[in-house]
Amino acid sequence: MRVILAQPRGFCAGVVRAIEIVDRALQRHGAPVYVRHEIVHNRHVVENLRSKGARFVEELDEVPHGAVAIFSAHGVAQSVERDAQARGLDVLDATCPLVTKVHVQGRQYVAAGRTLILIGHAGHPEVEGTIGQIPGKVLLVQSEAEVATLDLPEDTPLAYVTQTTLSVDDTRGIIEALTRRFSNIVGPDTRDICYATQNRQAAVRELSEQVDVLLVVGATNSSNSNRLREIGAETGVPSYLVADGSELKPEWFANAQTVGITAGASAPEEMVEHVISALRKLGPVEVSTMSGREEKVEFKLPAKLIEPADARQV
Ligand code: 10E
Ligand code: SF4
Repeated sequence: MRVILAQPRGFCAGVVRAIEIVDRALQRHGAPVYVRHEIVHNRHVVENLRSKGARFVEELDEVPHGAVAIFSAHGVAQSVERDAQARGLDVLDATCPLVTKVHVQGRQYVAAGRTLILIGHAGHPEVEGTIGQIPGKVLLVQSEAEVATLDLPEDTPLAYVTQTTLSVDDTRGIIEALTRRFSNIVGPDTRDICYATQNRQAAVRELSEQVDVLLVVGATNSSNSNRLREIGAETGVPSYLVADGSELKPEWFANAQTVGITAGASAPEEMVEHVISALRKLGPVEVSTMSGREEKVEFKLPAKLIEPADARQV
């Protein structure tokens, strides 16, 4: 069996930063530190940090007064920020800077007098955070079909922003439907979809043309990982989302000579290796990596966590 690894795949700069924030908080403050929501959507990452003393909670009322509380990479609503302050928590914000950028952009559109539309998936923590970062009403649109259901005059001053991990193609379709229906609408086109999401989607599209089966390493609650699997499936390749090698089913590979592997932005490379080891149990495997875009994006840590020695380098 030939295995081709997508390039790029796996951790993005926002995930690296978020994990580093929890690690450094543990070093600096000692255990426990509290993390609101999974720091990123990956059980292996969460379990690893839990073993070092991080405690994961869904709501701040589970955090003792005065403790260290870390917001996940997906961002939080302003009400959560206020609640943390009222509880006297020592907050470290691991929201990805590219998610914060969308919050700022949304507030600017609203300040300019426009009604804001958020293109994204209901119930996702990034979507709840973004809605809660904008003063006033935000209209959530999840699909092209939903554009027709918006109860607004065609000349309403509108703006849109998007979730960072959406399918570029689906989002383009929704934006086109919005601009067809409304005459006074502005927005960033698909540029709110972050560099990591765009690069991983482009790579998996190219990879899908070369393989008989596609494996996406990532969690079922990871939006960006689900989008990668969908792209594989859209190109007609049987595509499976797996957390690690233990989830592989031998029958998936019965007629496969070439298997493609990619990983979502929150999936550790060790899990890709675990998948390859599981494939080796089925027979000999030859692994190569597709040529692809190199990513050099890095984000600064919060000032509170930068040691004087590191501060000289940033
Ligand atoms: O479900 P998502 O893809 O949004 O999150 P993830 O934790 O799987 O990956 C990191 C992406 C973030 C934090 C959203 N911008
Ligand atoms: Fe940031 Fe994009 Fe990674 Fe989300 S997927 S954490 S927006 S770099």
